[in-house]
Amino acid sequence: MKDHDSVPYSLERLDDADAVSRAQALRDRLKQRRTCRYFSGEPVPREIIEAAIEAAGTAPNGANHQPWHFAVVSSPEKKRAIREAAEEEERNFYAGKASGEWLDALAPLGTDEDKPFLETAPWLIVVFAQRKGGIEEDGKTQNYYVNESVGIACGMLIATLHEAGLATLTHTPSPMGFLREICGRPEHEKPLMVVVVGHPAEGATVPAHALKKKPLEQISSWL
Ligand code: IYR
Repeated sequence: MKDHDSVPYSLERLDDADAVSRAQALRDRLKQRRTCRYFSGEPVPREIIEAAIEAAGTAPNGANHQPWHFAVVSSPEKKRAIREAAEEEERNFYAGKASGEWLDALAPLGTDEDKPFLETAPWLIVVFAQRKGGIEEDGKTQNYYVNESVGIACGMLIATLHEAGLATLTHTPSPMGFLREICGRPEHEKPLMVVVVGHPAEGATVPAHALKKKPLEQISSWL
């Protein structure tokens, strides 16, 4: 390895049996996660959102530039503005912009242009990918593997929120340029998704379609 400043690294060593059961236990917890589309307005402590964003901020990423920004929205005015703009885009999407094939693929999920959860849920985390900026966020330095980095960060964000017993929805209005304006973010940041966070509404359901997960044999090959 080239000469560079470094610090020691070590992990608590688990015995194999313990390691296997910890991996399986986390798998079983993550298996309980569902994408929820019905939220209650019940408040959620800000500290949970802070911890989840800090967890996301540890994600592996290109050159440690940490090319993400999380705009956390809780004000009713901002939530309403996001809902109104998202519903307008979604109306176009469902009324013809999306291909027939795409709409057919969405049919088993039962989604439509109404997005009341953008106002009901206590928190919206709008995730931005920084195409430029580097670690100093100078707005100029090239960033690398931006989508990969921010995608992994979103996974860690959602996993942490799930661990806190909260429901989430990764919402991707299309196009979503309006999020940049509403959240006051610069041009070189690309809105990637809105993570809707809260408690599920009483009587909330999830589409049965979403429970069909591909088995290990299908999603993996062992060479
Ligand atoms: N953005 C739309 C459509 C949508 C697209 C996919 I792919 C989904 O998995 C779910 C929804 C909407 O939010 O309704």
